[in-house]
Amino acid sequence: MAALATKQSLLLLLSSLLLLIGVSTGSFYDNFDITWGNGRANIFESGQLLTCTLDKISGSGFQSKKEYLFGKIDMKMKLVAGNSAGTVTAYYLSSKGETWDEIDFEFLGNVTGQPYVLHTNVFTGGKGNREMQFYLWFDPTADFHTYTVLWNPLNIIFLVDGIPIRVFKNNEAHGVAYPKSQPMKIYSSLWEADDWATQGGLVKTDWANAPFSAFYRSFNDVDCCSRTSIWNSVTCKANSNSWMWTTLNPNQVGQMKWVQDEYMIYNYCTDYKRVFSSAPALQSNLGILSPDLIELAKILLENDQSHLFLHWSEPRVCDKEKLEFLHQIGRLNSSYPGGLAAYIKTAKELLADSKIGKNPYDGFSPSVSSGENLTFGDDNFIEMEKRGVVEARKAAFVLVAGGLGERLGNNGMKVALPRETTTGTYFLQHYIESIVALQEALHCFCYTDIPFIIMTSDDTHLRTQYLLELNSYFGMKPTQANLLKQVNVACLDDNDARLALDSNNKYKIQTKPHGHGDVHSLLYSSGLLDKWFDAGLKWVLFFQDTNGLLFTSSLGVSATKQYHVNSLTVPRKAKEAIGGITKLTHADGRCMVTNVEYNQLDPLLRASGFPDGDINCETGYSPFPGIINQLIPELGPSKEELQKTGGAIKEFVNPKIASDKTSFKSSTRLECLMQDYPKTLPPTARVGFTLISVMDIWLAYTPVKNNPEDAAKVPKGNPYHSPTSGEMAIYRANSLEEPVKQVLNGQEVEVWSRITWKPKWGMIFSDIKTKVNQNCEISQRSRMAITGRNVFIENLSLDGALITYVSCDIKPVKPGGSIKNNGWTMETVDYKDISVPEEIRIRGFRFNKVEPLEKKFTQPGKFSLED
Ligand code: UGB
Repeated sequence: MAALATKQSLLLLLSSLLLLIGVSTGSFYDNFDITWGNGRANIFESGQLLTCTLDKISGSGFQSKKEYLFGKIDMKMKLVAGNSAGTVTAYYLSSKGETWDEIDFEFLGNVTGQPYVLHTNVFTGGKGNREMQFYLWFDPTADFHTYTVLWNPLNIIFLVDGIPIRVFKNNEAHGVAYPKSQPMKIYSSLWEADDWATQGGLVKTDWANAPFSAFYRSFNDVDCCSRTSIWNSVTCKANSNSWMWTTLNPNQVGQMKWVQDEYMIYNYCTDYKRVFSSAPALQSNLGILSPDLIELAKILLENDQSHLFLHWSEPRVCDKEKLEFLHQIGRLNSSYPGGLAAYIKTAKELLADSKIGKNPYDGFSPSVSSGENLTFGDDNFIEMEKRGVVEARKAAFVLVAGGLGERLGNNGMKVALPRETTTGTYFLQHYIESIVALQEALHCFCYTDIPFIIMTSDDTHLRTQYLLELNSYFGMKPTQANLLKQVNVACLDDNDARLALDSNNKYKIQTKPHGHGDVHSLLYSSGLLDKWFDAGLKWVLFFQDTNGLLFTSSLGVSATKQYHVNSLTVPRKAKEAIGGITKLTHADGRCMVTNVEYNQLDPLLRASGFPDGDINCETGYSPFPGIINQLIPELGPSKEELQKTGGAIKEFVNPKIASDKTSFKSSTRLECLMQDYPKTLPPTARVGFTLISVMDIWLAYTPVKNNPEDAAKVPKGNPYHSPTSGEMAIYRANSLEEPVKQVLNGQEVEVWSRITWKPKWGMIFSDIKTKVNQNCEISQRSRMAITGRNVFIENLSLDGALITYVSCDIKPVKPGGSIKNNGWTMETVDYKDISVPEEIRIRGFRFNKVEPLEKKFTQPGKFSLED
């Protein structure tokens, strides 16, 4: 008690000293406008004193001329003396609009002898309910005392005579909104509120004491960040040593504790009755929750999610599940920029737009843009490939592989599927072997090993890790390949953005992938972009699972054209389920070349004067080329752009509405797309695309997306995008002879000779040209596999199967001659035949190794393989 008394006297001494010292003050004439009260507010003493009065007819008030965005603002005030019951002297900062921010000091009057109540509050985005109330340790009506708002990016500190009484920290990282972008004016007024202000409205104003007066002096806003009109930008004089980066020092923490222990009379944080009134079942369980979990529950309630607790049982029943539920909320909250509050806010906005059918491209007119055309094997193509190989020494490769491929309906992940079934090489293996081959081709030119990042998700992370480890990373150094795991986002049940509970577990939020757009924020937050930039890299090459690898030529185009972003595109059939690259021109002059996702292109065209929407033109293809999610941003500009947005990519929502036209058929979630990255780029950015010629689509894009049943229903002439067409495209890319047509799993496809090789043997067209001479013939029914780097096929005539095994360091090996054997036969398999492994039956065929010629070469030389 004695210690407390001593501390208290010290504080009082300190505050009196501060009062005596005074500060340089601004004139009220220069800084404020009297805004209401019809003569009841006045400025005296050449601008050094301002008074507000209140009588039975009206109160009065004033506001600052300037708007502030951060500052340390002092005002000395002497409040209404005597019986001030029912009066309120408000002194606060506030921005405008429906989602305003506000920082409040309010002084609630009282009857003579009873203490004033100092009421504080902080509003963000129009939401308050964060009241804390105090008695004061002095009589605020006897003299002037300084009331200070210190508002900086880290916290808002409320001070009275220099003593902190409350801190509102910037807890955006935990999902709590913070005022940081809306400039605020200072307002003050004296008014009557006897229905609530004094003892909850019990004590009414005694007008016999009117007029009531409050007094203001010594306003100080020196060094604040402010602007004089909305047309100007905010300017700051603050330096790093000033209030701008101030938080409480240990001494101030002690002072605030003293005030809060001794004088605080209400704290919204501990007013559980009010906070939890919308969720009584949660309220009865508070005893089992730690303070951190209670905070998470509050975030849910503050964002209209009380339904999540409706089914909560009494304490002691399902307690473990309740804790797990709130731990999941914690993970969802920390993994989304701005937390769950930001996620729900964005969801509400996007769902409201989607409900009224708002066109996301409102004001933009679509048109066709032109890109850099590539035709397989011509001089330009060969040139671009060669340039691309050189540029690859400055590239990092990023594969998005977080999706399970719902349309394929396969039980595993797609990168673990064989790309083709003659060698059984997995997609992931092929990608890694290609990167390693590229790196080896560059050997001394590489700054470092070419980095390879795989974005995984909860669905694919462990399986990807397992596949890599089990196969010794397919020849890549384990340190060279990095996995970045994306985190699912919460599903939404309705247009009010109510989070969806898992139908099998009411103590779990249902989650789904956020989309491949996460790759940008993951790369940004991992620090890899900076690391690569510092290591001299220039390009990031994004690609998606099951696509072909036309890396080098498009990289060559990026370098030649100096594109900030280059997308690889293919001719696209109208309404095909791939995004269309579109030039969008806004009425206000903005213009961008970007992806319009497949479900949005047709409606956009129809709404923009193209009554038939997305249709094929005379080429048999839509004029809007298809984006295949192979994207090459230049690292430097991209790093700067992502810094501005924190890596966030524009989101969208696509709810499937039920027949009642309001509810959802199933829950939805916010999504973002990797290829939407250029949407936020400035108009000066060089955004281009590379278009593969119609004849060569198979080279870049015959992905494995559709299950056999759906593929068989694809309209005639449109690509199947099935495991069958995916495998046949690989053979087509490698074959010389004419194919035969065959129906496999209900799809008519061209069956080419089955020629495969390792990337080390041939990465680019000119490599292959030098390794196969003109006098070779390989029949359609043949199968040939080439390994080794230095194998030169000369004068070979093959009708059957030939498999060569050559180690990379033997050179040269030159097999040739005429070979005829029974080879490998191909037999059809029905996808419904579950006696056949899934990865085979989804293709509709399998091979029988009847009579292949298998040759292992251990010495260099020319070899005739005649029968
Ligand atoms: N992926 C992730 O890594 N994380 C996710 O959350 C989701 C996916 P889909 P879709 O080129 O064919 C895209 O599901 O819907 C990975 C483009 O948006 O195959 O067919 C996943 O593992 C579209 O514009 O995508 O559409 C896979 O590697 C068009 O380009 C990749 O993202 C289309 O692909 C694609 O996932 C196409």
